[in-house]
Amino acid sequence: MTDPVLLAELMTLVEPGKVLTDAASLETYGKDWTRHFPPAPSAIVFPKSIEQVQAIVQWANRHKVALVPSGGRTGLSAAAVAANGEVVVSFDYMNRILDFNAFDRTVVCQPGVITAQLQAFAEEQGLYYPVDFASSGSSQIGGNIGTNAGGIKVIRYGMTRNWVAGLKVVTGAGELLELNKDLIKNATGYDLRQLFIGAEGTLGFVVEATMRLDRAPKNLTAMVLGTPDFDSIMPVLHAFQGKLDLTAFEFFSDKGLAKILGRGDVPAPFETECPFYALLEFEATTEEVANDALALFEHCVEQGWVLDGVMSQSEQQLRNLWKLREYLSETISHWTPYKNDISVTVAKVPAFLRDIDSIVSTYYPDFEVVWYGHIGDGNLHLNILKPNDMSKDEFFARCAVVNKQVFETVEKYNGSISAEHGVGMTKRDYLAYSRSSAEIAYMKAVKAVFDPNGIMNPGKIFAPE
Ligand code: 2HG
Ligand code: ZN
Repeated sequence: MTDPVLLAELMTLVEPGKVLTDAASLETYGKDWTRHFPPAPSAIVFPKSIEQVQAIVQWANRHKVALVPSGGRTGLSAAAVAANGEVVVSFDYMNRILDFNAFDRTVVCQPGVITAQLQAFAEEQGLYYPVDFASSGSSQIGGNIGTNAGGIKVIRYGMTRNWVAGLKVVTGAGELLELNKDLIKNATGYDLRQLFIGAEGTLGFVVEATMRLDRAPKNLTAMVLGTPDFDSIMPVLHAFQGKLDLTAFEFFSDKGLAKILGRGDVPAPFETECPFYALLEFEATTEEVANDALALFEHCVEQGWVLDGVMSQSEQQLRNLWKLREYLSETISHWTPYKNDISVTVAKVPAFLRDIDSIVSTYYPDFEVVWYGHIGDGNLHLNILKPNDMSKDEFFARCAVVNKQVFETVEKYNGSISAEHGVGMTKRDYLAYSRSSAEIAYMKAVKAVFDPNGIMNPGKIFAPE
C-alpha cells in the first residue's frame, strides 16, 4: 500500500503527524524482537482513541489494506512484524490508565499501557499485578493480551488470560464489542473475550482492557539450588510444592549461568559449579515457612538432588538471584539465538527433555546450546547460539532442519510447539504438530467471522493460503 491517495485518506482519520512513513520509523515499528523477517511496512499509524481505531479498520476494509498491531514490540514469534507492505497500527499514544475500582480490584487500561506501568500502579494501591517477565519494562498490555503472555509467575498466578476481567475490541469487520463487562460470573454463552486473548491480533484490535489485581505478596524469598543433573530438578519441585505455595519455579543450565556471570554485573549464587540450577520463590510469611524451606533444602541435599544452595535474606539478594534468570534472554541475544519455546505436562518433562537433548546433541554437535525456562509449568526455552563465524542465514537454515525432529517429539509427548511466545510467523508452518487439522479449520473459520476481508494481521498463526 504505497498509494498516496490512500495514505492521504488515512491521514485524515488521525491527528496531524500521526502517520509516519520515514525509513527509520518503518524499520523501528515494522518489527519485534525476532530477526528472521526484514521489516517492510508501508506506513505506521498512531490512533489516540477507539473511534480512530474503528475508522482505521473501516478504511482498511474499504481498500483491502492489511493491518499489523504493534505494542511494545518485544514479541519473539514475529507476530508483530510487518514484512509485506502492511500498515502498522501502534498503540503508543493510547497508553493511559483510565480507571481503578478498589472494590472490584480492577484497572481499566488503554492497550498501550506498559506492563511495568500497571505493576507500579497496582503497587501504589497496595495491590499486585502478577504477570511478570523480563520485558515488562517495554511490553504493552494490548500485546500481552494478544499473546496471552506468561512469564515467571505462571506457576502461581497463571497466564494473562486469568487477569482480564473484560475487553473492548474492534473486530476485523470494524465493529466495537464490549466483552464480558468485567463480570466475575457471566454464564451467557460463548466467552468471546477469551477468543481475543492469544489471537495475536488476527481477529481484531484490543482497544481497552479491564485488568484484575491481586493482594500484594508478602516477604517474597528466593532460593537458587544447584543440581547434579537435570533429572534431580523435578523431585526438588515435587518436594517443595508438597509443602509451600511456590510463586515461581524456574531453571537454567551452567552454560546460561556462565553467560550471565560473563556480564560482570551479577554475583554468582555460590561457588559450587553445577550442571543445572533451579530458582524457586515463595512468600516467607512467617518464620515457620522459612524454616520449612530450609528443612526442604536439607532433605534435597540428603537425597542427592541438590549440591549447593542459597536463600535470599534481603530484597537486594532477592533481586540479584532473579537477575540470574531474568537477564538470560537479553544476555544471549548477542549470539543471535535460534529459539524454541516448547511445553509438555510437568510429569513428562524429564523424558521429554532427554529426547530433545539427544536430538540437539546429535544434530547440533558444534553449536552452543543454552537451556532455561519455566520448568514448574513444563515450559522449556531451548536456545541455540550462533557461532561467530557463521552467517545468520546459514545458521537459521541449519537450525530449521532439526525442527522436524524437535516438533515430532513435541507431538509424541502431546506438547505445544509454542508454550508462551505465540505462533506469529516463526512457528506458523509447524502449527499442525500441536493442533489437529479439524481444529485448524475451525480456527480459520472463526477468523473469517471476525475478519471477513482478511485484513487483520494476515500470515500470522496460519501460513498465507
Ligand atoms: C524468558 O522466559 C522469556 O526469559 C524469553 O520467555 C525466552 O529468550 C527466550 O528464549
Ligand atoms: Zn519465558
